[in-house]
Amino acid sequence: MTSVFKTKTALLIGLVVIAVVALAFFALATQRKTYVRIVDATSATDTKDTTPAPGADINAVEIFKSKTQQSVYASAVVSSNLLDGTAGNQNAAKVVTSILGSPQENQEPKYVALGPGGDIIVQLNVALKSGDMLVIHEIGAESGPRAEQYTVSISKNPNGPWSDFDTVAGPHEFIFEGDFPFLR
Ligand SMILES: [Ca+2]
Repeated sequence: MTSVFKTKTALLIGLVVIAVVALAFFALATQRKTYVRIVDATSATDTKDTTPAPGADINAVEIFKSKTQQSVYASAVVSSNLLDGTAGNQNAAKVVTSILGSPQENQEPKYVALGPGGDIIVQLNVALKSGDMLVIHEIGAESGPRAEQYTVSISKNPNGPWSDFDTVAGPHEFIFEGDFPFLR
């Protein structure tokens, strides 16, 4: 009787350990990432962009954690569709890795130009929680000729579904608070 009980107990403990490890892996795989999609919105207002960096110019994508007061930057590009703008123009800022890391990192140009109607999706290895801030470093108002328009969406998965936000221009801070569906 005792050995049967011990075997059953050992089996039960083993199953619990496996379940906990599996849950931990599942949690890591599904909840520790935030995907940010940026779609250039200058095409509606600027159809004749002949600059070498057409459309919105994104230097970095940042999540500022309210609890730890730390910044986490995009660490990978999931997909991109960078365009040239007006026929005959060439986008000289198409190195997608320029969007990764902090605004100070990377070689010139430190930003990615989306081109009118272009888009990019990046991955941040952190969950977005209530009180956190999403910062899009568009260079326009800082060092570019003008603040350029773009639309931001976020998702927990690289393929969506996406939560869309307003179209903004230049560097912009989105603060996520309260009962926002994405945070549940
Ligand atoms: Ca531009």
